[in-house]
Amino acid sequence: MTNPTLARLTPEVSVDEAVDVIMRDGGVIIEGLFDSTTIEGLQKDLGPWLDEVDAGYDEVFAGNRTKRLGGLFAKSEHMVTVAMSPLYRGIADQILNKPIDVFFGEQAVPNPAGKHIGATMAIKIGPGQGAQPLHRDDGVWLWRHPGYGREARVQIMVAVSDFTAENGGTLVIPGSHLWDDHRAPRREEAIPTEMKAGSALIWIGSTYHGGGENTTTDSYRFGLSMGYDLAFLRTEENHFLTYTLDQIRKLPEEIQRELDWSSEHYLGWVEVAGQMADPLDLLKRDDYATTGDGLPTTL
Ligand SMILES: O=C(O)CCC(=O)C(=O)O
Ligand SMILES: [Fe+2]
Repeated sequence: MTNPTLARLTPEVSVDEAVDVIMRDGGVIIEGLFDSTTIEGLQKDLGPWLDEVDAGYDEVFAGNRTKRLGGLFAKSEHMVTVAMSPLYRGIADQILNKPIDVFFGEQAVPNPAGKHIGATMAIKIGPGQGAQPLHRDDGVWLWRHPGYGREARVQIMVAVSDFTAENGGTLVIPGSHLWDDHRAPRREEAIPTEMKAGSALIWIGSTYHGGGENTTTDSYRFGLSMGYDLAFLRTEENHFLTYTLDQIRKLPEEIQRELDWSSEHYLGWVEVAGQMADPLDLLKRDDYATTGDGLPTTL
């Protein structure tokens, strides 16, 4: 039996159609989602940083021939282009942002589940790197399958270099998002994501995947990933310790909110003058210069 493959769509596809494919297969490849300005910009901005960092110390998951970099909104302005991609955002909104009814007294109030940015990561897989163990990204929250009737994450992997079967193109098991928690993922069931620089893989938190093996002697696989997650789950990357206030203030408001400088239905408030204030309002104030004891005392 041959393994199923991932569908390949163009950026003109509608959000509805892309979501249908993702919920059917567990993921999809969007060919040519980002133009050469974005890809060359990412290479130029992130390349020197990656040159400076060590490969992972953890041989099994991070990979000791793989270099990783976070905090990408501070390292490349092109990160905003990725996060603001209307297709990617539209898909993430449609899958994640389903309202949930919560009683306030006798009234059931629909609360938007919301989405926020879980992590940003540039991943450069080097020659000789073995395959990463196949995993579900929603494992960080100990997510169960089936059980919650919703997905926790919509992830993107942008090909900054070409992705091939030989250089470590992301391994994916199509259809594995439908498996229960008793079935182990096997390497033979996974297929490598092969795509040109500028294309992207979009997949959901319950789909088994992992970085591929790089069997080349001289070719690096350069990918950029970020995840939109349900806004009420803890983020993987700690944004508050990563970015300075100045860096946050330069970002579009949507991204500020999605890096958790916001408060939604009682999650994320900060006390100012006895009130549960919205962090986004703090960002706009001249008298707010540092976190912690730099908080204003009047609303
Ligand atoms: O590098 C890749 O292709 C996938 C990486 C991944 O799945 C992870 O680090 O969680
Ligand atoms: Fe992963």
